[in-house]
Amino acid sequence: MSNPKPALRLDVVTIFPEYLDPLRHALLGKAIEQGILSVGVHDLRDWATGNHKSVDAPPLGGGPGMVMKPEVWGPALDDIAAGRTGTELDSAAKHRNDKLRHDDVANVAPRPYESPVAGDDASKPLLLVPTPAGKPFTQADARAWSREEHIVFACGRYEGIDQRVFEDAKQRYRVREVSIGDYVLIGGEVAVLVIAEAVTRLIPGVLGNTESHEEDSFSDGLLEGPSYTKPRVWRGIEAPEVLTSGDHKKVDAWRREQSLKRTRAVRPELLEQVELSEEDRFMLDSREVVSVFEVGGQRVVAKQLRRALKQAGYRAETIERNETTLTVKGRTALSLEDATQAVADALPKGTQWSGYTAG
Ligand code: JEE
Repeated sequence: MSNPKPALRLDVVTIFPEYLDPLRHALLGKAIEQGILSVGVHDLRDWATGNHKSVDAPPLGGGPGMVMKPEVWGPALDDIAAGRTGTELDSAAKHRNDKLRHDDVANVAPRPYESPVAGDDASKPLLLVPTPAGKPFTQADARAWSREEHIVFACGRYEGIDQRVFEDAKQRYRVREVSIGDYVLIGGEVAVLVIAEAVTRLIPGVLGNTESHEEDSFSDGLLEGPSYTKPRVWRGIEAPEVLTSGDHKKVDAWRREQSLKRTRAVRPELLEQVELSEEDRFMLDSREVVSVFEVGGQRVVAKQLRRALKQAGYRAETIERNETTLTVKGRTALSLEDATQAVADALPKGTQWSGYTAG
């Protein structure tokens, strides 16, 4: 009945706290209202000392730009590890939250215990440091981190943060330097928004539907194919007919095909990491073909022909017979020559034939 602690606590340290305002909106705002998530944003300058409250200094050894000072970051990360909460991010829809006592918000399912990595005390909070030199952030990270209790983000600016900050922070945190992609930003704030969104949407109860993320791109290692909604025809463009056929098996097969083909076209390296069924392989390797045969007056039983062709790796979708011409339309991975031979071999013994297959 009660949910005394939010499921996930996020703290963000930055010199641009307003940059993190989007955490209040839409999905995350709702999670905050529901007590599933709580967010604190901290102005690094609160820990800067001296008249100029400076947070940066020139790089040791020379070179361009500035580096963020360890004497500012150290105390900031100490205080946050010790539980300083800073400026809470209330959801934009505050009135709804007001109706709930802090210790009386909605149920949150307990999350399974994860065994700690050697040398990495799982009771320490996770310190995530966005940096262009970090390990690539992946959906697997998002899944793992959605089970955390406390994540602290350190947003750098300039050329980044003095490395000793992270060496020292290991005493109080599990430290992970991460990159959201191979391009260069001007600071870590946008990376925090990206990671926070990817992580929090996986917390049970943040999305309305807890199953919808099971079928996401990446959950089966393939990209999703295209989506359509009503109307059936829009600006003269028809949605694929199979989607309105009502034949769920056909719809699923079509979606799988689209998924496989899109993945091959735009992310071929992903296909290497996925176990493909025989059906998947056929879908990727085969193409539509038509075989046209002159078979004289020879009787041809479509059912037998189809079975023999299937054995040979040629799936006949339609078999038409009129007068002397036999037309087979279907899919195969065979060469056109081999497809023609497959049809010839599938004809009754002794059939006189001439024919060809076109792709
Ligand atoms: C955090 C400062 C700016 C610019 C040096 C030398 C790097 C830092 N995927 C991602 N791209 N960028 C970031 C990111 C950028 C940041 C900070 C994250 C803090 N900056 C910055 C230039 C440099 N360059 C040549 O190689 C490229 C360092 C990020 C993430 N996550």
